[in-house]
Amino acid sequence: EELVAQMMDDLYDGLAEEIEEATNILLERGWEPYQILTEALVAGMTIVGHDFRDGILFVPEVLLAANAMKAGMSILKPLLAETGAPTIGRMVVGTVKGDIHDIGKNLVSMMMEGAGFEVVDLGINCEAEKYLNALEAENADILGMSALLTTTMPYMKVVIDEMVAKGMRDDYIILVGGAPLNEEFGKAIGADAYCRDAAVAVETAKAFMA
Ligand code: B1M
Repeated sequence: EELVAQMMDDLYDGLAEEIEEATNILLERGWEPYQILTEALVAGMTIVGHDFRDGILFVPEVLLAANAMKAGMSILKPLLAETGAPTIGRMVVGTVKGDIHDIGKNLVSMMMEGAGFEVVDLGINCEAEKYLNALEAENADILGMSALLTTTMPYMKVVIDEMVAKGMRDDYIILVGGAPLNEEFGKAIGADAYCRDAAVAVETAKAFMA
């Protein structure tokens, strides 16, 4: 689809209005919200990520791309949440301390809500105490943690260790995700599961709640 290629260019250029417009056009053409999310927005952000890594794009440009992506996501969010699925469980989610990447976490929240989970989003740069307090206050079933930096992902273990120390580890299902993680890391830090993407997070959460 030509429009999808155009969207990837527009995302790269950080053009939020164009992304909104194209998202609406694809919806009118009958595209599923999830398909737009993955095939246009996430795919476009992957290209941005490569050029960021290679020093072709810099933080200001990537911030604009992130804003454009969020503009598209905000159109899709209510549609993904509109399934009318009964509540299956409650999840507290946040990006770990030192890390301000929130697009992946937001996507996970959206998909989880769409699948019938209640989500309490703690935002970015979350300290252990914040997660622990929220889990208890919100009577949550699941803790979801996101990290996008190799320097911040070890903090997930700090949070889990703190839960163990407080005797509350086994009261929750702990799911972790983010581009630099893998299954082995998830196991090593004592999480219940590593989730490769938002769809896997939903499937994994459902399986644990069943
Ligand atoms: Co950042 N950044 N960034 N950045 N950034 C990365 C992560 C990087 C890989 C880019 C690169 O070099 N190729 C690199 C990390 C290298 C490393 O650690 N090895 C990097 C760097 C270095 C940095 C800075 C240090 C740059 C600097 O300042 N010099 C800085 C750090 C700031 C900080 O956090 N302290 C920084 C800043 C930024 C921006 C602010 C400009 C912006 C973030 C804007 C925002 O989020 N609001 C940004 C962006 C956008 C990126 C890239 C390009 C894209 C991330 C993204 O949104 N992807 C990224 C490159 C990349 O990842 N390849 C990069 C789309 C999103 C849908 O995917 O987040 O992976 P993702 O989420 C997926 C899965 O991972 C999974 O599901 C999601 C959906 O399928 N998932 C979960 C994620 N969290 C989950 C939680 C779960 C389950 C699944 O819990 C249950």
